[in-house]
Amino acid sequence: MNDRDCMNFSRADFPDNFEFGTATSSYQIEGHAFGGCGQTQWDTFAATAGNVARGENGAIACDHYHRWPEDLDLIQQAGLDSYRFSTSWARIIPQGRGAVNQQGLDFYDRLVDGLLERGIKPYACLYHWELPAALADLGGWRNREIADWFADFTQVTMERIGDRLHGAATFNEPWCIAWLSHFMGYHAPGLRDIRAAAHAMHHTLLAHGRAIQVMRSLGMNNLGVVMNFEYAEPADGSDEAHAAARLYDGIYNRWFLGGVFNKAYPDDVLAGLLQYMPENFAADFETIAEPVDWLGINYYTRKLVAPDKTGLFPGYKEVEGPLPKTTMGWEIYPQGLYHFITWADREYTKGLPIYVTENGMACADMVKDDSVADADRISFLNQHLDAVRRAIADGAPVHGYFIWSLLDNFEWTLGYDQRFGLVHVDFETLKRTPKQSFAALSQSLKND
Ligand code: IFM
Repeated sequence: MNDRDCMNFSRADFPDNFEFGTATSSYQIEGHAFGGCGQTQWDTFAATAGNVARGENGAIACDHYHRWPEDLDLIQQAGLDSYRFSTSWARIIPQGRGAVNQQGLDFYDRLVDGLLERGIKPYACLYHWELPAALADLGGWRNREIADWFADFTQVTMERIGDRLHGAATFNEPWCIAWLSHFMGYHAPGLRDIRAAAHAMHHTLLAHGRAIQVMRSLGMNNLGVVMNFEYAEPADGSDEAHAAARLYDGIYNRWFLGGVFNKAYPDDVLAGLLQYMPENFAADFETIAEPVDWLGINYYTRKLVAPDKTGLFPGYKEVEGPLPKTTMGWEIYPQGLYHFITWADREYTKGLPIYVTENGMACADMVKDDSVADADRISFLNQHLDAVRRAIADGAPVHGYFIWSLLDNFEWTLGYDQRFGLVHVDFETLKRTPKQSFAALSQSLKND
């Protein structure tokens, strides 16, 4: 046996009460055609030719809306302790504001009870990207009022399920919500506009702070936010490449942490964005920095960064790296996970619990004889769990590790052929087939 056949750890290698979990998100698995759900920005983005591979969308996805008991049974069979799901704003409030869809609340209510009945700790994330289309019409994350709309959505949702959650997060990956979607145009709403991006980068954090206030007022605790980080390395030894990588790190990794934990945005990024920021933005830092109980880190890869010659901010470009890659084209670089855990602890969170809230890989998985051989995924998970263990040994307070993802699912602009699941999903029949990584994991989690 080597680290491609089985997991190379047992529970005893991690601190007491360390949680092993898995994560999903609503639009990627539930099926937004069901249950009185309102239209989302991802429905309209996907309906626009050229945005999503093969014109796929989340209308049915994994049909988790109907098959959730089977899916929760799988989490239990894997021996996992915790499950991180997200709540769809448009499922709960179809127009984003106003009338509540009771079927939507009932769905999440059943899901939370279903987890508790199976002995699995529920972690909810309020927002994982499927903004109600009616709010996108009003400017979405560019509109400052979204902080109030989001606070209201938080109130409605958490009044119903907040009493039984083990933990809750406001956002999944503010960088994606703001920069990837409003500057790079790669995700809904598909904008490529620096002012839109600067506004979205700020309003997302303002909404985060407001939602934390609402959840505290409901008596909830164990509240956090989930951020994604990418390790930026200069593509060569030049000063220009170093500066480019530093700015990439600023936009991707330091901006959101700076707002939440230091009441400030990084100067190098502000140098480019200040003129596009909402008026008087600094007055919002008291709200943005509302204390949280933990930080979630989503980590997948590193990027090599080089200067570009456009003369426009931010003036960098990504360069293909030499390391082995996942089918996403992402280099496998576990050292980056060690870096982000220890760096975030040292510079920003200073002893607060850290969870790795997403980590995993897409592979070209195929079912053969009712089995899926995914040795690459087993090896990937082993390497990254080694990095987590090293960070813990060096004093970092890591409390849990969530694998992305439970099921193969809708991978946004790339549609359904990027398979991240511990469980294979046949998107014709919706049959679930646990992969060999699932078996390896459950075997390992049984060992004390
Ligand atoms: O599928 C996504 C998820 O929605 C957010 N984090 C990264 C995953 C893989 O790309």
